[in-house]
Amino acid sequence: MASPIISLSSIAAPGRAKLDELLQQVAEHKGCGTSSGSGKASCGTGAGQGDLSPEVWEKVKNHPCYSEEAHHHYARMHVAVAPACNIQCNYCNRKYDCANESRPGVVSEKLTPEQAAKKVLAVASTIPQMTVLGIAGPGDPLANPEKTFQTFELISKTAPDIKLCLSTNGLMLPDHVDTIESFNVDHVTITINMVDPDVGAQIYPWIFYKNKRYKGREAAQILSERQLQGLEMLTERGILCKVNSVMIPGINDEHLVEVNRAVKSRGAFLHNIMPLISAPEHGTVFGLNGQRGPSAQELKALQDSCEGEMNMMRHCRQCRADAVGLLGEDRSAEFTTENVMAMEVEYDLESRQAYQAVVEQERQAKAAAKQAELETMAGEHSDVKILVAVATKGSGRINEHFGHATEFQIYEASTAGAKFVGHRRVDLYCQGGYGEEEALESTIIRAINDCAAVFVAKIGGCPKESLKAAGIDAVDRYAFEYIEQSVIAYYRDYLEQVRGGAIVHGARGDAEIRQGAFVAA
Ligand code: CLF
Ligand code: SF4
Repeated sequence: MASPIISLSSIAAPGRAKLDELLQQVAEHKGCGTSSGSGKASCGTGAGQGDLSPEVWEKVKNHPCYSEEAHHHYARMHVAVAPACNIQCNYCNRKYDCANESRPGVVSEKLTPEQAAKKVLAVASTIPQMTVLGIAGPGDPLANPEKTFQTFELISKTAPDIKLCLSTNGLMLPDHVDTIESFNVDHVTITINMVDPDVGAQIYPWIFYKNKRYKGREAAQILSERQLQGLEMLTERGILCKVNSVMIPGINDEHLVEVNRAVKSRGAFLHNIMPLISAPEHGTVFGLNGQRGPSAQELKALQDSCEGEMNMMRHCRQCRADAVGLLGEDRSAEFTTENVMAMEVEYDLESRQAYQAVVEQERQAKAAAKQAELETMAGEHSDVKILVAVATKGSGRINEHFGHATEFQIYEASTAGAKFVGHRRVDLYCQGGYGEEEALESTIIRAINDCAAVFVAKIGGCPKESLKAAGIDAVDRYAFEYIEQSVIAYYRDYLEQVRGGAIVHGARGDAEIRQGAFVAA
């Protein structure tokens, strides 16, 4: 665990006075103008500046979930202010975070809105590329509306450049749409796993709505109607909506194509189909009854089949309700309540903006390099497609050692270019000399078994040989270069070798999505 980055004393005088004043105002404020409620949501498109209206681009350009490209550069944080929930999902264990937006198996520290506001300022001062505050649990934000909206109010006043984001199960969403709009919450995720109550009855044993518990098909019908109504109300107001769906093989996998059509027709901007993560040790209904999650190829096939309909998010990390950092990392351990309360915080908007201007220059350089590489493929047509795994710690570069990677990003290379199609979480290979071969065999090779190559900043001779034996080319010649440019260059060489007969191209096997609980590195 890293030590606190901000010096350990109380909040700096000017910032503290302002925050204390706001905290006092909120304490005196009688509620948020909403009745009690419930809810849950989440999102990432690969669409770029040229594909979107200026208004939408402005909203997504530095949101790491709504823009795949942005997620290499910008960070989000969640504050766990919403402990209660009003429905039961069969993939959730209430001891842990909401699995609609978080991996099961991780307990969060619950925060008051005041603690949450201090935490946001502390993180924003430490991580200038943190641009989005999401409330995603650990229960449902709209089942805890007072705490949720008090937190948004505090943040909108103390850190107005931070985008506000909400993730809900949607049950109470229609009751809160006006409040969401009034707080300038521009991004809302709704978890929609079905539009058919018969399917829903297999996912939701009950809901609690208007002081009454509903079960089975009736519960699923109410939930579905409320979710779709809430989605329509939000999109009518121009609020960007992402829909999260958990893919549960044998229950809703085929049905999610219908869900995709239903949410697209109601104006959803993005659809995020996530794999069910289910293991007996999670203590969930699905975990205990042996319900499996999808394989990597099953997930990709469903995402591909829905892609013609609307933007698909493929870079979701199913992050914790108290996650902090880039999507592939978790710095929450640096920001415990104890640390945050002791930190000296100075919210410096100018230095945040200066930092982000440098990030934008890097993004432009990366896009230009990709375009130039793509032009070398002009006029090429081939059915050959390969997957490439990439070790990266951000900025869109191949800048992680093989032995230090806890996940690999997956790109599909074809004559159309390089496309991000997912990520795979793995055990660390470098474990101080113990268990390394085990990690390689048991998680890394299984996780990237469908890839022709793995790009790394550096790799040792032993793992390189083992990967080769598994048919995976370990490549370090693009160390610290841009990912997409390198994937295109590699593919061009690969295609030449296939055409020249040096490589026999064939389908690789499937790969595994890790089912274990997430543990911060
Ligand atoms: Fe958080 Fe969700 Fe907002 Fe993102 S997460 S509330 S939209 S800021 Fe993002 Fe995390 Fe996936 Fe959610 S990667 S779980 S989609
Ligand atoms: Fe759990 Fe979230 Fe479902 Fe509520 S909405 S039961 S917290 S997964």
